[in-house]
Amino acid sequence: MKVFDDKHIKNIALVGAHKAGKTTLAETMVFEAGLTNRRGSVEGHNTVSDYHEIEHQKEMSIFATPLHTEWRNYKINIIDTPGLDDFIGEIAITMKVADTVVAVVDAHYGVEVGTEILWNYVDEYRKPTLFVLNKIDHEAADFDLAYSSIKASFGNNAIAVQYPYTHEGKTAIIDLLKMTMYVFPDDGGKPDKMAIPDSEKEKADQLHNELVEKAAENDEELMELYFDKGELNEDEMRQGIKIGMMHHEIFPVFCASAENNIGAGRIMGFVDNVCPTTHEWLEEHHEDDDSILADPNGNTALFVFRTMFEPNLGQVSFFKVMSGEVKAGDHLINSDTEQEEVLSHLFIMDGHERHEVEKLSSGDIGATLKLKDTSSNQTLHEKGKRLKVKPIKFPAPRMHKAVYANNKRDDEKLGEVLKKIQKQDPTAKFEHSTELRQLILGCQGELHLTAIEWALKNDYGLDIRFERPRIAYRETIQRPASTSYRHKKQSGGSGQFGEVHMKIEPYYEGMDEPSGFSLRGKEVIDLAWGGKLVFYNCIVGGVIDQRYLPSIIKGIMQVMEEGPLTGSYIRDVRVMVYDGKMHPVDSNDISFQIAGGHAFKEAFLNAQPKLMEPIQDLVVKVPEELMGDVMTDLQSRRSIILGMESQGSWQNIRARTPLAELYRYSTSLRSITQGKASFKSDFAEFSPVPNNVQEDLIKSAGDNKN
Ligand SMILES: Nc1nc2c(ncn2[C@@H]2O[C@H](COP(=O)(O)OP(=O)(O)O)[C@@H](O)[C@H]2O)c(=O)[nH]1
Ligand SMILES: [Mg+2]
Repeated sequence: MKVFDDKHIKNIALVGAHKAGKTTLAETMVFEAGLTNRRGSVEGHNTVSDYHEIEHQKEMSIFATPLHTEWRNYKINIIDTPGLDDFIGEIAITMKVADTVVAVVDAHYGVEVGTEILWNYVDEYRKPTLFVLNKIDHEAADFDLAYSSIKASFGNNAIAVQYPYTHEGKTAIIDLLKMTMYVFPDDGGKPDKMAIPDSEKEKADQLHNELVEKAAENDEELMELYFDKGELNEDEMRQGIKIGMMHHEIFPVFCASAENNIGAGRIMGFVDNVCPTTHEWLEEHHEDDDSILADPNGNTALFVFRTMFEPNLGQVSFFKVMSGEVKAGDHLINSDTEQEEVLSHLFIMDGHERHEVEKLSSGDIGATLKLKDTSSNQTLHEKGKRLKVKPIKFPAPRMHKAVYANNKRDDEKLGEVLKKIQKQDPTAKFEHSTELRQLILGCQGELHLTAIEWALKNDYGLDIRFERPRIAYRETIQRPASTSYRHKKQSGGSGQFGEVHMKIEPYYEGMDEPSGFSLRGKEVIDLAWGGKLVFYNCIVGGVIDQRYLPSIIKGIMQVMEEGPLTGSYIRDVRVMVYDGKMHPVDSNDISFQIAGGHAFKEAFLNAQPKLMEPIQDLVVKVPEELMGDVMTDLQSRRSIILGMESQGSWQNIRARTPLAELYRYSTSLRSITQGKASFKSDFAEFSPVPNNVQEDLIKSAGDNKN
């Protein structure tokens, strides 16, 4: 394997909407460079990038796959990512380690919602970014429309470096940096360079001038040169574009037909000559606290961006050398656990192909096997030289499922495997919910769930099923009620006796203290599940001894933990205990727990009890023309529409929707909008459920008990 120094390594991330052609472009880049002699296709299940069985089955990328190509004297590490936001974790980690983001846009559709979501990460990491308008061969491709959709979504810093043209029936690209026309043979590959035809001169000149101006804009020296000469030469333009890209002032737009091997070579040439290396990029931006200067002579630091279980290899850890260099056999320290890890073997991975190497230098991407205890998103550093790359913040789960092992005896293994998966994939979260009495898996969407299910079944041999998770309801009351309860037991030996009189009321923040009672004491209990229990001691004349008050509270709390309606937690009640009785011999702690609990339960049932359900704040981003369909669907889900804001050709619909109505929402939104919309959902508040829903829930809770 050829060795490249840090100045000749470029890392690019291929990102963009599902089916834009990222995997095909990666394949074409590897083929163009002569590293493979056949060009695979996604449908042929033989691309370098989509090599997992599940990717073949679904004919789409599910994992971020590193591979490499070589162009001229440079090594280009390519990480091909999945397009669906189900796999946003894979996309975010890739953007973090890339030096340039290559956003692939389908020239037929223009900017799709997938591209929009990625932009948040482009913005966050400030990575230089270029666009590739792919599928220019497609009969419905429309460069002007797609180009203007890029400008509409990402602003005028997006600027064409090329546009497509048909020259004597052949696909051609007019290059505005080189002011040359490339005419491609029918099977693609190396183009003929030709002069720009007269008929295109005016358009090409105009776009060229826009590009020159843009290139000059970000550097004073270039600006002066441009004013003096009225022009910049190719080198000066490259320099200007590079500076612009580093500051997010320029997003160059290229054209390609990945399928027909058109345009990939020119893009790779641009990556070589213009896009920054890790070294240049970090020097430029080292003021932010996650930057470790990519100094090849500095202390070694590796950022493990993903770990993955591969059936014949075990755990594979992919990393980027952020600084220094790493040699096979190095001992490094995990900056989170402070455990030592041995990197016995180092590899460059091209999909499933491994090439063993002796060392990797700063800026390069590689892999190692069998790390003891290092997860995705962690840093390994040289002993005694602690360095830590700021970890990626992953989005919270958007979908939840209860997981069950079909075989009881697999329960323990299931728990262990889920822990392992969570370490590999930080966008999957597992939790044993004592409230719901279920093992809950949080993930990003239906396809993410399918990928996890696949791993559980095929990689770990577990027979499992998913079920709808229970909903965490709350119970509360709507009006005051009073009761008394006497607990009395006399069966031989010592008996039990306790009598409690209480009034309960709905509690809300800022309400007046209770009137009509003599208030002797007040205890405010912040409930672990939200809301409060406020307890007032209003006992007059010592009819109940002080020491029994904690017993009464304990009895009330037991009921609060398993409400009488559906067994859900109770919240927001205040209790005034104002009378009762003791027995000199038989009264004790347990008697008052029982009396307090019973009295509370009885009062609760008389106080117009109400079930509360979790309500989510929902933001759905949809193309304007689909807004009506999405709204109709939201209304059928008991939603309250709070408002709409337009953003380019998108609408953001804000709504409040009960969690119970959002089960499988990502799937149905996808089918209503053919994948063109996205949504975010966060817990907002608990709110009363409608009466008919409450009746059904109480009934089914009763059925479950019997
Ligand atoms: N016509 C045409 N189809 C393409 C082109 N590039 C990719 N495709 C097809 O588009 C589909 C999706 O491609 P793929 O590379 O899997 O897209 P990804 O989801 O972005 O990785 C496949 O059927 C490809 O064969 C292209 O340049 N032109
Ligand atoms: Mg793909």
